[in-house]
Amino acid sequence: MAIRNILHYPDSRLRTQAKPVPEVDDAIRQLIDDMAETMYDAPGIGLAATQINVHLRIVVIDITREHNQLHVFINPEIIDRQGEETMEEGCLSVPGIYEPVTRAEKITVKALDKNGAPFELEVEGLLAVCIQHEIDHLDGKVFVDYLSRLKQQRIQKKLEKQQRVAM
Ligand code: GNR
Ligand code: NI
Repeated sequence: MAIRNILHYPDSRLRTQAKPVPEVDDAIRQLIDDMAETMYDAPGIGLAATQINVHLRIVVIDITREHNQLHVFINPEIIDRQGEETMEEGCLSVPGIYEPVTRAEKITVKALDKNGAPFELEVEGLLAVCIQHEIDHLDGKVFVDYLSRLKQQRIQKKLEKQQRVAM
């Protein structure tokens, strides 16, 4: 297992469209282990492969405080959406920024598990928000894209400044 480096907004690599995983093999399971370790270390409640510069459709999520309920979604697709909900979101690729985003309240997601078996899950609340946030990453989207141009400019300036200080 290894902790991977997380890309930070406005890195253009976060704009990459991830490709479907053709086959769930040991190399993919190794990558999933690294993603989980990177997410827990950060710490965050979710991570998309895009954020570690791997452009494959893989998401890991664990919203528990105890870090004992890892969800793995390979080639995830939202097949049903219901209602609307606004929640304050953060992102490991946009450190220190928290802003409200409106998304579907309840979703049904279809994906493959780490053995390559298909499953469907109906979820709401934080898990539903997180799945939508992570699938956006796989499509090259970041939550700040939903904010006003003015907010996006302020966030970009703040992060560029943080990155200069960190160098
Ligand atoms: O750790 C995270 N917290 C979070 C809080 C509210 C809505 C979404 C998230 S996901 C985020 C981790 C991350 O950046 N995943 O891409
Ligand atoms: Ni994120």
